[in-house]
Amino acid sequence: MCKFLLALIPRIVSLLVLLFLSSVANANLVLNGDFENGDQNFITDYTLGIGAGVQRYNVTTDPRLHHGSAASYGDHTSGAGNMIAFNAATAANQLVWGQEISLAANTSYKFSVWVSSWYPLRPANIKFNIGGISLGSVVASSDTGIWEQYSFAFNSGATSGPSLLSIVDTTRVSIGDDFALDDISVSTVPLPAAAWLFLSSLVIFRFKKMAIALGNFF
Ligand SMILES: [Ca+2]
Ligand SMILES: [Ca+2]
Repeated sequence: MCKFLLALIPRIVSLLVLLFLSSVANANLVLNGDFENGDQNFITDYTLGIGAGVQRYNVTTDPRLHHGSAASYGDHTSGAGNMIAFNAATAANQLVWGQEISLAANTSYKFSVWVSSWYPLRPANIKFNIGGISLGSVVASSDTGIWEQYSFAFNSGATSGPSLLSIVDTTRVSIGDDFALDDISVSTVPLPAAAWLFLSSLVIFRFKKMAIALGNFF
């Protein structure tokens, strides 16, 4: 009985270690990227109130609550949580959303964001940057209330420490250019399957030796 339990130890420990490593590898570096904590943890050049004109934002469960012409729909996270909705600026280079995140050097990351439009005309052209370097850009859908995911891979290279993740809009018109974001994330790219198998075998080998030693002891 005792040896049977000892034989299970390496498998249980390796499973726990893999689950831990997996959770670390996929941790989101963006604070409040799902906006469930409300209007905090980001900087912006916009002011509150999408119904009051251009260069405005609201953290909200439904854009229609703030603008009579907006499509009515829920957030991406759960359908009943918060998103951030924008009535885009007409002036150039206005920060839509930004947050400093801490990068490790020579590490591969994935940036992901969900985008929707709350008004069909002249969809937003949205650019994403990290540390002043472009990650890419997307044009939001002209179909309203549809969440679409966009993601970009990047490597930090020699850069480490705080880096500004920033989002700007380049459509810059008042009639239209109305969009919302949700579930913004930056996470390290998980190790390839081969690396996971290698780590797993190391863990199993080490704990098998330990189990054998304990078996001899008992
Ligand atoms: Ca959300
Ligand atoms: Ca607008």
